[in-house]
Amino acid sequence: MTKGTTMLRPQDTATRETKRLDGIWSFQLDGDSAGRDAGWFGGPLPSPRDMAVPASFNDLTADAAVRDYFGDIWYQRTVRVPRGWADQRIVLHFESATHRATVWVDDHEVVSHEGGYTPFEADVTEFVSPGDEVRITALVNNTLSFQSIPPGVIEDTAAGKAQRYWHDFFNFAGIHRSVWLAATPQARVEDVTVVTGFSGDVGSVDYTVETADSDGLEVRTLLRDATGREVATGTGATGSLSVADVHLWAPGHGYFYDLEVQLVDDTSVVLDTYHQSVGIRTVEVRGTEFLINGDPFYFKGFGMHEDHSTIGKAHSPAHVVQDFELLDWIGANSFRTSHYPYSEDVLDHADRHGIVIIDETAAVGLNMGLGGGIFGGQGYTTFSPETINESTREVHAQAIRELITRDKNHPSVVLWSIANEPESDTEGAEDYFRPLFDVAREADPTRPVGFVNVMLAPHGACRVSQFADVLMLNRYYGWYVHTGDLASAEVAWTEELAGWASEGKPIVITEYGADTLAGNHSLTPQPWSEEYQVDYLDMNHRVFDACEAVVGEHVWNFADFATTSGIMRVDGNKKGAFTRDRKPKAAAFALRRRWRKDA
Ligand code: BDP
Repeated sequence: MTKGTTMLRPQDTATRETKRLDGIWSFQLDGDSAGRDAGWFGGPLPSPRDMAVPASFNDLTADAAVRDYFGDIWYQRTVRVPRGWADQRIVLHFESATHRATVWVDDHEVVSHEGGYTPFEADVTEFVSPGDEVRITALVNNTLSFQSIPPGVIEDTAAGKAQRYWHDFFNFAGIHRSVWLAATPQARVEDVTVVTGFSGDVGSVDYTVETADSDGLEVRTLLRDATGREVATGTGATGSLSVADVHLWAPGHGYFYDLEVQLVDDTSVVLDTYHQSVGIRTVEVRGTEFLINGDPFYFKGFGMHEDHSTIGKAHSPAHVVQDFELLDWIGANSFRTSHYPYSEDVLDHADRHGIVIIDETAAVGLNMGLGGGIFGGQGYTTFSPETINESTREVHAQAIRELITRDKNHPSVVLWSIANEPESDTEGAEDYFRPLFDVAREADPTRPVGFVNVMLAPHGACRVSQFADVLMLNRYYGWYVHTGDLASAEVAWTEELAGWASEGKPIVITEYGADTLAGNHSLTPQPWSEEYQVDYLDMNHRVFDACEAVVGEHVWNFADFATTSGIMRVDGNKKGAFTRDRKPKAAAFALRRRWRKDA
């Protein structure tokens, strides 16, 4: 029952209205998975507690069993449908539910969705009456398996079942983003796709519009500049608008046009209208260069996480504003949505501020050579009929399609990352990934596609990089290898990088970093000290600056973040330039000096 991939984000326009359902919901864990058969959706949950939406549920109670829980999780609330919504099409929209959900409206099952970081919705018109209350129940499930993205496994231990996974961040779950009721006209705009370009000072906006219940109706488009002045108009479901004296969207400069898409009848009455922000820009890979608007672009920034104390992976506007202020302060021009699609509000924010994004799926941990960080075999074969297999690949393909469908119109997004650090040095990996690159290119022929390569598959051993337009490398010379010995690290790293540079593709260093305990100081270069983190970054920068093909550096990580517990992690991963509560380490000032020539 998963919805198709076209879906417009709910919006208030002259013909559309929304109601946000955030707040306190009823909540109940269901470790025996008894609720579905017992019909918990049919009335109030049997013994609920309060839970915030949006939030990860994990850190909001004082109960260790809740924090580490995996299985079925019930959320419920009632809502009164706005009385003015008669004759409208009414949709229930979740921006995300981690990692999957089934939803009921009163007693009616309306939608199921797999994947924790992309939206889904259901047309609930026939189940609701404007002015009346309805009960909304979501059965969320956060279990990871070999067929989920990201993968995991449930193991039997002496103490019962335990969830294991191979990514280095805590498996926060719940309803992390807003839930909406939204009304649209029956005759409506269903999807909008824009592709932009320019030649000289004339810009172009090619658009494709999908509509529904629109027999006899016409699509009209109006493009306005940032002052509201109309600069071009079009008719028909596809078209190309030409923009004189174009004002480009560019890194550091988030300029927008507003594309209003209207559905009109033969007397010019507007039956539906939707607004799409458009940043006119181009992206191109040429030789070892990454070009935005024809100019070579150098990525400066971070791999990040949606991660905060209390709320876990929930979206919070205050935290987004703060993080972007810090990106600006430090001189970053870009980041990667490591290791999953971030909230759509984050992308909107990036569009507005001219921050460039490498947009990543949640395919992280497809590598049994890694364990929560870089060490430790896992006792499984990565790609096999029993582990990551064809069904996983289908789920992965759908995750790629949903990411691209959701984010295709964001000018900030310049590169798709279809996986982070998968096994990539085996035939199984090559077979698994080849078709996934095709899926991405079919969904978006306009942007380059890549994946993030792990240290275990160095140059010469990796069999997946051949499919990528851009080489994205995570390397920890001087941390996981040559620990504390930056001189040897520099030699080894320079040598490996020279190999990659011979491929003739642009290289973005998508991760390099050293765990650093804020406040830990050392006169001599000691790992975990603030001084070592600075020296480590300096060494890396010497290596990058000497290699022409390197077109970007993303430090791992922007801020310290929560992980599973283990001997490699002290209260989480400490590779942040900032602490988890966003206080700068010495490295933050060092990066600022490198990245901000004006500072
Ligand atoms: C890489 C992963 C990242 C980890 C990082 C680390 O891509 O998720 O957090 O290393 O070990 O393996 O800090």
